[in-house]
Amino acid sequence: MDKDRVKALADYVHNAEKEKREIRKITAELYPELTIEEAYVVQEELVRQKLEAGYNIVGPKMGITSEAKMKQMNVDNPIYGYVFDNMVVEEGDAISISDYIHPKIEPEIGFILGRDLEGPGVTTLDVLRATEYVFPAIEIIDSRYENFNFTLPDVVADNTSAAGAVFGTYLRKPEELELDVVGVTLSLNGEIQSLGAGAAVLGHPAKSVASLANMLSEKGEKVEAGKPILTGGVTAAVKLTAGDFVNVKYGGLGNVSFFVK
Ligand code: OOG
Ligand code: MG
Repeated sequence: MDKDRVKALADYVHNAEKEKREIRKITAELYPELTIEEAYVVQEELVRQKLEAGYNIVGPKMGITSEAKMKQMNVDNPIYGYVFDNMVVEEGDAISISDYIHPKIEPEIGFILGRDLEGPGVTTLDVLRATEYVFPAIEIIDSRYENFNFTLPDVVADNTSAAGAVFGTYLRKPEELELDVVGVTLSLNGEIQSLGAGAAVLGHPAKSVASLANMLSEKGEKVEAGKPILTGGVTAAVKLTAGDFVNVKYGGLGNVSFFVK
């Protein structure tokens, strides 16, 4: 793929994000042959544009790491993207629905590493040994594509639908919990909408961080210490509506809530 096309495709999704407007997926007509490798090149250009605009990366995110998400989105492989500083929402704050296109939320388990992890060959145990803290989180996703309809290359090019992150403040050491059997309930206005357990994420959320390290190693990059890492939705994503009060509870790992105006 030549440089002009990379830039044109990154502009295409970036403009939709800036203008909060739905677009047809890239593979619909613009460029049906987009491969995953090319999609990551488009994502890199999108990330470069955001950095150039003055935004900073807060941390990486994994996506499509649970069966529930694979089924809901009709795609079947873990992918990664980046959360930026302008996407962060403080716990207990309100977001405005008009700042998004068609936002959905996902309950996630977050990690912060105490030292960098470099693949290939990083294991779940390596991740747990390198983890400083785990914490509860909610990701706000907002695919720029119509009806959240995309193929895996489309969603990679769109920075894996990243639009918001609410990082909970209940920090725990990984050895204090059995993260795979931590239960999670997601409620809107007091009614449970979805539920699951940490094991929904690739068998153990730490395995998602290992996969991230191993995928990044193909580009000569590593997972850096000190940055919050989202490991992927434990359950299918749930649509937000103005007026919602969102609360996600995690067994032994606190809860996270925010409002939607
Ligand atoms: C893609 C992003 C998926 C997750 O946690 O699985 C994701 C999407 O579903 O729009 O962030
Ligand atoms: Mg997610």
